[in-house]
Amino acid sequence: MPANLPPQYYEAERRYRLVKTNQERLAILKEMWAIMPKHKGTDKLQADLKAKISRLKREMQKKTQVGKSTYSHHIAREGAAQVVLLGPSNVGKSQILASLTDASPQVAPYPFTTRDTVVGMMKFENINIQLVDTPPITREYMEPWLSEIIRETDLVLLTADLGRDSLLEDIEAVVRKLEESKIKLVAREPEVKVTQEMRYKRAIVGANKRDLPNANKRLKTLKDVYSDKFPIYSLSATSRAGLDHLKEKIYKALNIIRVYTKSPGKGADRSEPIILKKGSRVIDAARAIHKDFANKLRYARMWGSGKFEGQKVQKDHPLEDGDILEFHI
Ligand SMILES: Nc1nc2c(ncn2[C@@H]2O[C@H](COP(=O)(O)OP(=O)(O)OP(=O)(O)O)[C@@H](O)[C@H]2O)c(=O)[nH]1
Ligand SMILES: [Mg+2]
Repeated sequence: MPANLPPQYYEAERRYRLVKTNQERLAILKEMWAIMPKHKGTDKLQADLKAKISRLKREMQKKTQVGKSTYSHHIAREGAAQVVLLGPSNVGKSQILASLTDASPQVAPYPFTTRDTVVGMMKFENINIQLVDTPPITREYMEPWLSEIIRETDLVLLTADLGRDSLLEDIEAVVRKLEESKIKLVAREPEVKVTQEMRYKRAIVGANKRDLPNANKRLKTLKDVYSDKFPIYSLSATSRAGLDHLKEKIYKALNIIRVYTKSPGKGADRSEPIILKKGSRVIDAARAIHKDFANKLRYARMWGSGKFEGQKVQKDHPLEDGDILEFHI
């Protein structure tokens, strides 16, 4: 007996290949299970799906157990990209996380409030970016486990305090401390790496508390010294001034693009972009959907940055943020 699966099943299967987290995968597998007609023709598929669901559940359980016991600072990556908030104590890192996401980290007027990472999801247009709040870094101390998290992240938001006269020394202390851990914050990764062991990590500076007296004067001092090293954006996490601008700059600094797929004769689904590195090509978008799919790809039609709408493009055609692709295999 043929399986005769409804189109919703294939649609769910397509989404399954696109999502990044186990939670999302599990939800879609359950959805596929609900959609699948239960008859003799789908016996084998039913068994496969059941096995997949229980395998995934086991894996997720194992991860939580590991997280609790031995590797407590592990962060499960979610969303289109990840940004780590770093900086001296009391500069407002946790307040920035609280203002940009739904997370509720502890915010307090005294130093060394945050002792562990706290994550939150920042919505930017149609994507989510994961923000990670961290304990402070000072001349004297940096949590040793922090360097691994910084090495793995996509971008650092280095936070400065415009309410404090010591802002330059405080930021310098963070930069030095990271270099001791073989992490160099840079505006752009160098093409030629000076040393192999040094990890270059892209960073932007968020100059917080611009609502405080003399903040403008201190912002100028900060820019005089650091603007040739990092892009600097001022904000006030408490009054929310500059937050939208910062969000946009975070997205830009991540160096990612969003592309969308469509089927012939249909519109594109803008709620589920494929996230790619800037500079990616048509073939990379196909590969992000599935390896086999990329192998079978003959050409694509493109809407957006092409010469004209619906232009036929080859596999190596470069992509821009917002392009829509219709794959032909
Ligand atoms: N005036 C003003 N105060 C702010 C702003 N952002 C944060 N604060 C205050 O600064 C203090 C420290 O904020 P936190 O978010 O706890 O700072 P933190 O950098 O996370 O501090 P640690 O966890 O100790 O590293 C709190 O009293 C906040 O209310 C701001 O934009 N303007
Ligand atoms: Mg904090």
